[in-house]
Amino acid sequence: MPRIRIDAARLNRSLDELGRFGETPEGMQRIAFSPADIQGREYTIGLMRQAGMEVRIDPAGNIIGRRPGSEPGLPAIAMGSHTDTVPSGGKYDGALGVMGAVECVQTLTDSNIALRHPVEALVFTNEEGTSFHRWLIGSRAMAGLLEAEDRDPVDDVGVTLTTRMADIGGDWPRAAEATRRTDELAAYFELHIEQGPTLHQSGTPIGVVTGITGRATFEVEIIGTANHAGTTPMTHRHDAMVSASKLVLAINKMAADLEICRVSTVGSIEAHPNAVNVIPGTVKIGLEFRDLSMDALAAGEKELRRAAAQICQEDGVRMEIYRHRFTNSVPIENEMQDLVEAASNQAGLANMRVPSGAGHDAQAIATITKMAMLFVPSTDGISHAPQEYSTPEDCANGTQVLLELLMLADDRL
Ligand code: HGY
Ligand code: MN
Ligand code: MN
Repeated sequence: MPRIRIDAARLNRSLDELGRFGETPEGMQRIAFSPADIQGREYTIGLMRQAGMEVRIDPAGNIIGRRPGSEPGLPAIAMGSHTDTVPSGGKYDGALGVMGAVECVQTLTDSNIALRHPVEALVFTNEEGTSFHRWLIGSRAMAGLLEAEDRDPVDDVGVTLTTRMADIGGDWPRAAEATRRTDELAAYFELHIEQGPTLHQSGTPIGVVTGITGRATFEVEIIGTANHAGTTPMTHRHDAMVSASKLVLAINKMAADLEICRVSTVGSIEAHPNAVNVIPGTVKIGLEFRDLSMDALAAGEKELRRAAAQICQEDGVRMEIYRHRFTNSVPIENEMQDLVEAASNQAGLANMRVPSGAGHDAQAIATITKMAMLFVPSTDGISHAPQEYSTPEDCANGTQVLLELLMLADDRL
């Protein structure tokens, strides 16, 4: 196979252009189903068509660009990621995997090369789960992993998923039809920024991902007694904010001190009635913990419930714990890791094995086909923040390795 090279300038231009949709001084706000998300999806569909792909949107809103292969009847090799961002997020999380996939197909088309397998570029709906507090919605639908709670949740402003899906061309009541059979895909590859410090600190351009973390998400409602902030003696209070604060520290301690799981985070808090002269009657916190071991996540849930019960006892408050969802960790097959290493060597780029502390659509798609992931460095390891940055060279390196991986897989699978 003649060595073909991606167009680094074109790739980085498309990343910049996609990055304009939802860009604000406080970072990227391209939340799933938002007007900016819809603009970003339409921009991506335009690039897919320009690259010679047929494009369809499945009932779960996933965008599927497809370029035929030279050998009839072969399953497709797919590449992709997501274009939705977290609130005040960065320009590279998800975007690089999608723009990289489109650039690979564009390069094949420019070089007039038809691979044996059909090639697909995929954009998965609502990977981050910011909308509806349920992540990997599109990739879990494609993998047949939807659960009862996914049937038709309502978002924070009372709009149903059916309505939001219709806004992006999906048809949620027919979500089951988005499920793909295991014989439709030969493999799925996802290029992604590391979102951690390992590659940047070691100066290694390519990460061969060894596995993707498991994750448990919960919401806890702490119910105390609203009262007057000025007249209620300190000894007569059941202050939901104080009890919530104790629980926040206990959740941090689970990972930081007790090492029950790798990381634990309380990312959101809401006080009610949220007035400075009212002792909060209720406080809601959103939390998650992560580990490659599902047993560690189960141990985390046990510790969460123990700590909550103890604080309720001490403070005379109540707590309702809502278990949002457990996402399974996924080890990546050695054969697939070795393929990424070979592709990286083919591109003349140093590489190292690294686990993923972030979750990805790949962990859902791994249940229906072979999967591999490759990372490029995140400067200073920052992600899910406006400072998220990967250099144009790193983005081009990752895309070149993705193209080498695609061509190696086309030969070997
Ligand atoms: O949260 C994550 O791990 C991913 O960025 N959705
Ligand atoms: Mn993310
Ligand atoms: Mn991501």
